[in-house]
Amino acid sequence: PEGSDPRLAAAFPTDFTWGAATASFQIEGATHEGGRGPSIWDTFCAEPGRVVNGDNGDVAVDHYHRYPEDVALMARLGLGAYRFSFAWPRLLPTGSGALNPAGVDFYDRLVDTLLEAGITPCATLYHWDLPQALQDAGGWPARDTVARFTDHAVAVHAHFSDRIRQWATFNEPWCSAFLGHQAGVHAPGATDARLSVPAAHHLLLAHGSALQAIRATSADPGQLGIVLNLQHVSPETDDPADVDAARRVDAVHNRLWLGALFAGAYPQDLLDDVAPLSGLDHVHDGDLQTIAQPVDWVGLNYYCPAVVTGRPGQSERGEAAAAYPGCEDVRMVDRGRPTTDMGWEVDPQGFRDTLAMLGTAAPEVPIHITENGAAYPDQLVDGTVHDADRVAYLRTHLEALALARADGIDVRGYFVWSLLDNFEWAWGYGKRFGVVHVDYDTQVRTPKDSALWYAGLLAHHRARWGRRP
Ligand code: GBH
Repeated sequence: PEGSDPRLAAAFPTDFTWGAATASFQIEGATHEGGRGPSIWDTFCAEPGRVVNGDNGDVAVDHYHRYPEDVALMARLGLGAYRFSFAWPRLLPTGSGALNPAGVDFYDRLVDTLLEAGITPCATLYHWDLPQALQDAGGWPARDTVARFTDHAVAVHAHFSDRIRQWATFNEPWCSAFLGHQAGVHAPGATDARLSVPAAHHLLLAHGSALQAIRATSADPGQLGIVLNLQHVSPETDDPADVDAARRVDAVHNRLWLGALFAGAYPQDLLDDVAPLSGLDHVHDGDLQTIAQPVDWVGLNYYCPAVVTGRPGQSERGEAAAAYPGCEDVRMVDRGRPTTDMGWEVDPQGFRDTLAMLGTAAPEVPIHITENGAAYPDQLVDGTVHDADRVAYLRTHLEALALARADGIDVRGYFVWSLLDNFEWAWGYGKRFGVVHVDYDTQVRTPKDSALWYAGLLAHHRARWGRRP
């Protein structure tokens, strides 16, 4: 296969999982079909100024109707696994009660089609589309949402666990808590530490509570885990202001989650920093034991590292400090390196550093790279997309992943983000992450060069281990 590297493929063991990832709201469309209820992202999209171009999820890439074609595409690329999320408002339109048969039927057909194609489904129970009815009742800042998620998780797991063996409770709870309730750039668009900090706690508590409930009710629960978007954080210089800025950002972005999940405690410096902003009344006795349920695996979504400064007068970049309570003085540093269309630095060494951090915090837990990829302003010309920049991003990050594995980090799988161009949240359809191009007028799918490169890598991997390419 053209351009692919057989040596890179050979760096991964025979049982390594190769896949692609998506999320319900970003691809499904059909937001008013099959009895689906509204989610917080439908509401957010309808608020002027929230999403670039006023884009919304009503059609997205029409995966709800085109899933047979999309699964066939996955099979043609040779994917071994597919990571998707269940839309809670499709299954439980008001957030609780009995499962909606039309919603169940859609996912039954999707999962059965995947299995018939020999593709292993990996499910996420929450990728940001909270039923609006639960937001109206307080959303993640409200403790009652923990019980609602637990019921949702148990019901969905009970129906699908005969066919789905790998489960994640949450995708990137940092984003739900802090992009959603601190920076206000994700639904529900709040900007208040008194909401973001309790939201973070309730997301973690819902994760632990769901694991307990699933294990208590299922004889064969499969592999249960959570997906985190850790980011290695470093100070721009050894100036004390930069070092302290890095400490505070690292606390909210990484150590909050790693501490609660794998050490059964929030970092003391984080508690000291946020207590005056949010209070800590939402943390009840016993919560940390619930959160720190053993997981069978952990997912890492990696895009870029963070370099920060606490000194005034530096240039600002990315989501910056607005997402971190108590970090109004902190800025993300632009090191002048190449960036993707998101403005995120391309830094494969940051991937290795982030994996080292996770490997240290959870040394016994198998890791899956549940997302990695890049947005570029692709052009469809004469029926192809020559996305050499995305191929380079994927190749260099997979090289870094091979080095991390050689360092002893137990990484078992890799899912590229994303299978298809899709709804990129607050950026709408303007940012393209797919290895497959989607024409948003016609919904025609066209594999980009990166899809062909990835398919080639997977073919090399199968050939290396003696399986029919
Ligand atoms: C993931 O979010 C999501 O799971 C997925 O749905 C989404 O489409 C995909 O990634 C692409 O965005 O200010 O330069 O330090 C990733 C969200 C990306 C949030 C990196 C923090 C920091 C950029 N994260 N970002 S920077």
